[in-house]
Amino acid sequence: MQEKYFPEEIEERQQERWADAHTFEVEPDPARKKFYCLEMLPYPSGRIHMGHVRNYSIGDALSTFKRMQGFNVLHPMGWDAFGMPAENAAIKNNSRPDIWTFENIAAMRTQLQRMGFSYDWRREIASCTPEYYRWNQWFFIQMWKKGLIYRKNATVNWCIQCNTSLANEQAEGGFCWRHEETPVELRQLEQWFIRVTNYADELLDDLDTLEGGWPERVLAMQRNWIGRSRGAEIDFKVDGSDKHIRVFTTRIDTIYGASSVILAPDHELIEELIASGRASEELKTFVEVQKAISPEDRIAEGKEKLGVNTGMFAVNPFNGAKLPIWTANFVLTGYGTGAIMAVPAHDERDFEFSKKFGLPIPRVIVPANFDGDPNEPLAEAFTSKDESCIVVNSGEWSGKTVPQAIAAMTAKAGKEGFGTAQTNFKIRDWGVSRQRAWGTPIPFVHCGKCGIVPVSEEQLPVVLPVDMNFNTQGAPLAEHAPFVNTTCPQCGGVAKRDTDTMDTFVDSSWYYFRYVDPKNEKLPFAPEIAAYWTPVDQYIGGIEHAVLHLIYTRLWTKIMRDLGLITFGEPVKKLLTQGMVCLASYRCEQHDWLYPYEVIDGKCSFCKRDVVVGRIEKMSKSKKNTVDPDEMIKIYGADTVRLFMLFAAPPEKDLEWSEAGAEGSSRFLNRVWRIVYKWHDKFGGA
Ligand code: ANZ
Ligand code: ZN
Ligand code: ZN
Repeated sequence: MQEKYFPEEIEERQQERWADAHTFEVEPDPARKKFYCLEMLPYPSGRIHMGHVRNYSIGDALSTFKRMQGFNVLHPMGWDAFGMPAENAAIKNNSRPDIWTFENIAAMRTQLQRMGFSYDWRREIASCTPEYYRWNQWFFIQMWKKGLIYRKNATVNWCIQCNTSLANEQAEGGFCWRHEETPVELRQLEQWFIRVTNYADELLDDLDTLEGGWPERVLAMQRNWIGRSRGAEIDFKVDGSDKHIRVFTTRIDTIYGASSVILAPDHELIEELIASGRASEELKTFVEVQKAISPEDRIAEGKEKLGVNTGMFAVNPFNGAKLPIWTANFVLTGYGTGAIMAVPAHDERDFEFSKKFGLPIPRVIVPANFDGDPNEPLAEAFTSKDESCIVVNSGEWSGKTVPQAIAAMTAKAGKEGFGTAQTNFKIRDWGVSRQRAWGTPIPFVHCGKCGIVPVSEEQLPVVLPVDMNFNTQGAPLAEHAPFVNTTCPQCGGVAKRDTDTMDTFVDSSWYYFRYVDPKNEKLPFAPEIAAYWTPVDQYIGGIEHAVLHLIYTRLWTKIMRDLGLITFGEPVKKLLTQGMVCLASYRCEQHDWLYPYEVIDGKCSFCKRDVVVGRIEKMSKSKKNTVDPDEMIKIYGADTVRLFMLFAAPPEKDLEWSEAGAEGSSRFLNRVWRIVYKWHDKFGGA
């Protein structure tokens, strides 16, 4: 043993020993308890960052701990390797996305290996390889057979920078998730969808079983995202016509308080009115303006409520009252039926709207033991749905409690055929197609005779060509003739391949099932092997994946269960969302905000003034406040960096990177080394 601590030397020597001894390579062993420790796989951007280092240091410590406890620990790593950056790099460098990606993977693998993480590297996967994505295609066809895949013409969010459609989740707030300054446009495109809504109830109800194992915050975000809402659909007859307007309401008990019916600007009745030439100029302009705004934006926080009276009337099926039909920006097309009955006395949005446009605000709900006058004007909407609230001014229903009225009135609507109970979800079906090239080709062909036909399973994978011209408008694949031109699997005639690719969230929906059996050529994985290793015991990753990835992977798991591959419906027993790695930025009186490298020994490098600590921000390339893990490893060694990551903050909390802290960890390890050195002959060490 050497007297001095030389991290680089001992770490590399030890890492070689582990490799030679296959220390972290594991196989199923029914005699032993397993532990599946999973960390979110990185996108191969080229270099690992401190966020990765933290994520993987936490997982590695847990894996080691579980091994010491005697568990058979599965601890794998791979690459989420499809996506836009590779394509953009190919465009920029006039090169190929596969070359760029595999170079990055090689560089990052070296970095992770230098960190000494205890992965079973034999199980490494990269989602951009045909060996992997053929199973995306296989799943896609299985889902199609089960009726879980369909096509429809849909308004898609379109980013002109990405030159592709975006999922709703990628376009939240009206801006592209990658290009925070690029407003999302709306376009009409034929798209592929996965029927998430078939699983919506289960996705919601099963969250209860994750209580305790998953952070409460993530459960709440998912519940909110799925957004189940129980209510009724009710038909209002259009006065003087045989048409009906179907509204969705969660508060049928308030129907006597309705003072207007409001349609979304893109409601078909409005379109008909405009087509018939009977719409006012004001209405036409309003509709035109609103249609150019995304539904999310129309209802954005603080948006003024706007609307126009159509001049038509609707008849309340309960009391025959004639209500004016309006259109307004706050009624969404994509939710419910795209039409509402406005009850201003008991709904805040309706209150604001009706107040502004002078519509009546009749009160029909009062609290229990109410002794005031229900006809007194309200200063604000009374929105309580407390079980003890009482219905008033509502004919034969007056005197009932809210739940009683809801049940009885829904039953009446059903019996008389003008309505029905209805549950709605906020969660939408998953638009999975992208007009991009660096993704899994959708395994379907378009045949003039047979229509849209799946590729036969023996012909999978449909291999993605890599020699494309990426600099195209629209789908680069569509301009690659050798790919496009094919024969129909059904009739053998000429046909064209579908040129869309799958959303990369497909790749990450099931990758950790592939780790258990990464070389399988017959199935995505053998059910009996998955039965040993899965579900995942501990998953670790960033909170940014709370809704997207973690809902899709829960969905995929339920579908895999229904395909008979596994027997459970929840893939992850415990979830840890680690905090961010942050860096304090500094200010100089004269030179304002400084980058970390502009601060030397606590002084501004330009004017030598003392600097003050300013804000503490997440490390990110765009803020130019990153610290390079490699550099730190070079100075202190991997163990110091890892120790600091574990020691500087609890795993769920944000961590502030500090060089002084890293030095402290280094001194600690030096001390440990010296103590061991002092006594090493007593341990029989060399
Ligand atoms: C009458 C009513 C009275 C309502 C009342 C609420 C309170 P959640 O819970 O989010 O599902 N609504 C229905 N479809 C809509 C759409 N496309 N755009 C905007 N608003 C819509 O909300 C359901 C309620 O939101 C429905 O119940 C409807 O207003 C409105 F005292 O109907 B309610
Ligand atoms: Zn974009
Ligand atoms: Zn055919």
